[in-house]
Amino acid sequence: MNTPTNSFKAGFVNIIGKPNVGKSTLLNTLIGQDLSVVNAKAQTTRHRIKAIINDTNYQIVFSDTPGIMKPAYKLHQKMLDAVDETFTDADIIMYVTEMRDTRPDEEWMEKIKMMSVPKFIVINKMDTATEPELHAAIDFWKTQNAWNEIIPISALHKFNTNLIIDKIVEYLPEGQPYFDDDKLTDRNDRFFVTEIIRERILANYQKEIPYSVEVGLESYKEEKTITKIHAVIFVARESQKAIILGHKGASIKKTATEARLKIEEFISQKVFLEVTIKVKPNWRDDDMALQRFGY
Ligand SMILES: Nc1nc2c(ncn2[C@@H]2O[C@H](COP(=O)(O)OP(=O)(O)OP(=O)(O)O)[C@@H](O)[C@H]2O)c(=O)[nH]1
Ligand SMILES: [Mg+2]
Repeated sequence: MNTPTNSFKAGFVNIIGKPNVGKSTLLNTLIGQDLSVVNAKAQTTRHRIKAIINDTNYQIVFSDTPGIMKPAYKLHQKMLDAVDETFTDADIIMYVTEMRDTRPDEEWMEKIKMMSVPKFIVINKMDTATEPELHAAIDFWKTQNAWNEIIPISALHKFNTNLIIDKIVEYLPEGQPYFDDDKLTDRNDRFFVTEIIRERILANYQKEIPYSVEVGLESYKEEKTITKIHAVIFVARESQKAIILGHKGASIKKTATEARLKIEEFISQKVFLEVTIKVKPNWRDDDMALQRFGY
């Protein structure tokens, strides 16, 4: 454990924003590890994921969250519930936007306005903008809410991201650490194993496939020299199963092999990965299924 002094600071910094603005990229940059799945497709993050930074003088508990959107399925509503939850325990709200986003969601802007905690707005992807565009973006966001800090960054190029840490520490309340200092995240290896498989599906398949897929674990056995994992890829329709399989099973073989290598790297052990594909019709609107999938 940390040996906190009187002036030790600790708190929750909750990262929210629209899909695809770079919330997960920012989280990974801030903690210095690829923990949260990043992809060019929107709605990549589906769960709240906490990630912890420890210093001798402070502990910051970041939360990555799903992107704020209009819900089309019960799945989306659960994802939004995870965002809402972060309003209840935030010590600092960090709203992430990107350079070309000038259409804030009024409902969420209003919710943020109601919060009494410090609010940062982080304008990401500044590498994609010119100097005048950047100034225009800052001027625009100044009119949108009562931000304590407006911080332009590039999460991808790690530009200005250290400034975020400095500013957080400035505003963080004094208090005891929430987690042991050897803990990086609140999620376990099994969760990240399913995320690694989902990440490979996001990378390898197009159109509706990544949005129709959920990954579960049938079994997870840690043996002396190998971890044996049986994962299940759930799809919403029979036709999607054929796409996941690919010609003579080539697509699933590629995805499973790539996932296995990444899992081996993540858990630092040899892995035997078996993957089954199951059709679970309508799972995105099925309360029972969603609950089983951890929503
Ligand atoms: N050019 C540029 N691209 C970035 C930057 N940060 C993130 N991206 C890209 O933006 C895309 C989305 O990034 P994510 O981190 O997955 O975005 P997110 O906000 O977590 O998205 P959801 O989980 O879908 O809500 C990816 O292709 C990233 O590589 C940046 O600073 N500059
Ligand atoms: Mg994300």
